[in-house]
Amino acid sequence: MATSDAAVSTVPGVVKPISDEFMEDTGTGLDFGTRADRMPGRLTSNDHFFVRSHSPTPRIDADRWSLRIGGDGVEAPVTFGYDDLWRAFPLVSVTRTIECAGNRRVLFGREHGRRIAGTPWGRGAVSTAEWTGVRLRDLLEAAGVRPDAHDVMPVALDECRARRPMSLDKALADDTLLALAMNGEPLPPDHGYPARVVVSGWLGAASIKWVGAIEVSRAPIQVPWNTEDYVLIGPEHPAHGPVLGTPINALPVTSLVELDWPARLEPRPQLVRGRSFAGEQRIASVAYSIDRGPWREARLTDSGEAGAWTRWDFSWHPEPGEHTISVRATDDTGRTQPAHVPWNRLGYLNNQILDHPVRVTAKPAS
Ligand SMILES: Nc1nc2c(c(=O)[nH]1)N[C@H]1C(S)=C(S)[C@@H](COP(=O)(O)O)O[C@H]1N2
Ligand SMILES: [Mo]
Repeated sequence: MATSDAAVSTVPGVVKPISDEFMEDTGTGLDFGTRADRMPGRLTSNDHFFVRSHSPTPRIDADRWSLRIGGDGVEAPVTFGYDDLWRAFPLVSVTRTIECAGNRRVLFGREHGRRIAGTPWGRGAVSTAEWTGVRLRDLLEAAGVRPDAHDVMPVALDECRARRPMSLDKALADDTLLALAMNGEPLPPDHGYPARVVVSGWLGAASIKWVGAIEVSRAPIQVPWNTEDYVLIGPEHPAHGPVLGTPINALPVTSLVELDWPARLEPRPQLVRGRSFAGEQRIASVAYSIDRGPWREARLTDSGEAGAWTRWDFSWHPEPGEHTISVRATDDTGRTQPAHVPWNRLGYLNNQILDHPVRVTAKPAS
């Protein structure tokens, strides 16, 4: 069947065509999730990678663009042009998952019986790409990092001037990149062209797109994205001065079943597939339970790498009727998914074990 023109629409604010078949529209106009039941491989194609933007995608001319590394934490500021970046440093490629801290927010709201402001994400705010670029460390060393440097903050060129600091340690890590390419193509406009940061294992908001400057600071940096947004706010997260709760950095263990929600299946033997992600850690094992019965081990089908999701599957021959599939992944430090995630005001880090609803009928309902 040919794809109808109606299935692909042009969205103001987003450059790539958004396909209803592969993407979920959150309704904000700028944020589109990747459909869990349409994930053909380990990597998410550039066309289907989820989009989360606070402002419209800026159109940047790489020939007139430059990147400045400065701030009171460097010896001497340096500026690089786009071509310099491709040539001056070793190019590094890493496969890394990006997940928005607000992924599964709608399910979190339902669980707590409360409405939550913010992009109404289902399960689609997570995707994985092979990123190619230069190590942030190499860039920082070119400017000379002072021994008393504390925080590093990429600053963006989009309308909202997105910015979020990270610790110097994280900025110097082997797999913290200034990415120039995604899955073997120059970064697409919506994903940060000409350059974006990839902060492995941290919340998506740390991976600043459309970077125009990198500031190195001797003092801890406080900006809205680490004092009031992307912060766990709630009874268990006391405020500290201007910081309203606990700022989010590394992500917890999460799992995704590659089925629609609710799912429709036929009563025959089949493989159920999914992926689990543990932020900076590696997935060690994945267990599943049908209808809240005994836990069984799923089979891991990727070797498992810190910072990227690991795929898994199990075989199932369901009886007709209503069922649930629950999945609980564990990482190599023993962290696992909880039965319940305590309330936080902005609905972040919902990594609870979900009961995925499945209806099994002889003829799938249309
Ligand atoms: N400049 C800029 N960078 C940004 C954002 C943004 O709005 N502006 N959104 C952040 C958030 S919240 C997420 S989850 C990721 C999403 O990256 P993607 O759109 O490539 O999937 O980008 C981050 N980087
Ligand atoms: Mo995000």
